[in-house]
Amino acid sequence: TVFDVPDSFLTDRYRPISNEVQSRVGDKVEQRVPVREISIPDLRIPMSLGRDEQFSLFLPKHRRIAGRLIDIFMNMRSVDDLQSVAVYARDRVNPGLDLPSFSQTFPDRFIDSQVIRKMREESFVVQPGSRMPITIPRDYTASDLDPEHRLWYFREDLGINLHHWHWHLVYPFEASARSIVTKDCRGELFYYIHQQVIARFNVERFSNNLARLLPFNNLSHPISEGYFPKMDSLVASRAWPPRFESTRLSDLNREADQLNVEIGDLERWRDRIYEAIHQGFVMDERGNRVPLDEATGIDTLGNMIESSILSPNRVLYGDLHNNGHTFISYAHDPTSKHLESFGVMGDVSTAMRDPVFYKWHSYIDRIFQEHKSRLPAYTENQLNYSGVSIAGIQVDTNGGRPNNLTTFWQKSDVDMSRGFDFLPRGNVFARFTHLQHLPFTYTISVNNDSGAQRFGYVRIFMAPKNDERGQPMLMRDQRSMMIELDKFVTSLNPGPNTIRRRSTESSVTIPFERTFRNLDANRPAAGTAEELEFNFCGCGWPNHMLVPKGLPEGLQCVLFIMVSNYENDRIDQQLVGRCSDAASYCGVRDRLYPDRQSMGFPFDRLPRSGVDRLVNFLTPNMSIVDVTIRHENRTVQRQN
Ligand code: CUO
Repeated sequence: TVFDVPDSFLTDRYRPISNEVQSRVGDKVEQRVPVREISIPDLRIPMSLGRDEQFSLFLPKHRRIAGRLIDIFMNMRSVDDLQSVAVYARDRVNPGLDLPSFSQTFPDRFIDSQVIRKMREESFVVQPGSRMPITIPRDYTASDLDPEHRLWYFREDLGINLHHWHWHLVYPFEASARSIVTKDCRGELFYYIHQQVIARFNVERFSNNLARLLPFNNLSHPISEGYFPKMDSLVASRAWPPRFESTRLSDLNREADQLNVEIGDLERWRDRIYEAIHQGFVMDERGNRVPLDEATGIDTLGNMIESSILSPNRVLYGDLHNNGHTFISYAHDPTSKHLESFGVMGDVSTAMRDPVFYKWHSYIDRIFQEHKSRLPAYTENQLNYSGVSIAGIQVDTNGGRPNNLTTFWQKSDVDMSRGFDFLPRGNVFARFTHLQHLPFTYTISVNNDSGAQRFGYVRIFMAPKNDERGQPMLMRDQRSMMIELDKFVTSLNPGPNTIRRRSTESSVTIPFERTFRNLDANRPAAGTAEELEFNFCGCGWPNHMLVPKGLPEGLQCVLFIMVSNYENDRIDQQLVGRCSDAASYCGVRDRLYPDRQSMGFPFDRLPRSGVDRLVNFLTPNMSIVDVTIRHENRTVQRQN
């Protein structure tokens, strides 16, 4: 496809050679798209970031630039005008600017630079049909001398990083049109998806004989973990900077990035946030008290700690979490003395690769938990569903032993061609190794003694049974490691009911194909409604990471199922459009979060007094079963 661009749209550099280029590509073109000449709006702000500089959403200056470009695009009167300005901007504006259509296509944020070089070679030398997939080595960023490296398959998983990127794409924290940010429960969802990441990461640590995370809670302590990404940014033609072990944070003073923040600022914001939590209210910009109550407290705190433009008071409570990313990502060059750009923590598409991501978010979660622990515990009455009881639960893989789950390694091929300007064109596949599990089915026996048809919300969680010392976990620890596996509505006839649900139907995950369609060649055109839907559809935990890895000898877990009263939980709304199937972590596009209970319910608060073990927590509409996750160290090739 070639865009027939008006002469005035060409950059000064290309104008003199435009005829020559035209004649060179002319006969190979299959489709010509005429571009209307319009008077181009003022792009000075978006163009103030150089084309080859690294773009980061965590930098306020870059956020303003992106916000301005989004405004310009949103304010175009017609699709034709939007196309014109997009074509004009394409050769002038930094390509990393966080507009989905551009950023979708950067595999360099996900894979090793050596692999990219090999892919380029393959695409030059070999004809499309007979190209070999280039194997991304199994674990290339470090050796087993580093214990944290045991978790490479989680931190560097393509699907997990794509999910995280998409989540932040769907829930931006800043845009000058407030309506783009104002989404139902976005603050609470920010808290919840990251809480779940930390819970999942901790279960993976148990799956590798590592103790749970220690939060990065003392900003003047060195960061013990180092990280060497081994990736090149194609935009900046630079390697992503590493961070050495035991690097300390320093005050940031980087003039070119308009960054001048002190560690003391972070500490002041943190202290004020704690103070607000302990007082039970925050002070908004006009001096009014906004209560941190059961209904909206967590949502307010989410927006305030992240922070987003929905924060009640960004002057007082600052921008703690985002700045944490920035401080860590510049720890190697805080004053720009070495002219180095930010590390992987500075970008949402790469941040989860770095071990320190989990320590930082574990700290952020600790602040949220301070609030949660001050809310009244759920009473038995609030938890129970009178007349409804669970008689039994079982999980089965096809042909395996009941209540045993199995994980293994899988090799899959993903087409990466869209992200590269390789010539000649055609598919180039990367072959990578990821965790996988045998699909399984839940069978739940539920009695409905109410004498009438009822509706239940089935909530499924899993957590390790024992702590690091092999002792049964206390409820207050275990609840923070409960990972959500599924949530769905079911109808209950009077009498006994048998509910069957497949792991592939999970409300947490999206199928493998959809995770990797993000890197696909057949994306809808930029700026279209289909593209917005496509972006949303890319959000969702990758199904291949639904089940933690487990141990060769078996990781003992407890599976928890609750059937709550749907009358208390339901949100009445029409679900239209596609991709409302990963709502647990991603919500539903342009709709309310489809659950009236708090996210993580019933484990988001401390248990009622006297309950120190999960088994004492159970009301008749809940049940648990022991499940063993066994890891088989074998690798199978996925058949596409
Ligand atoms: Cu998702 Cu810190 O919010 O990376």
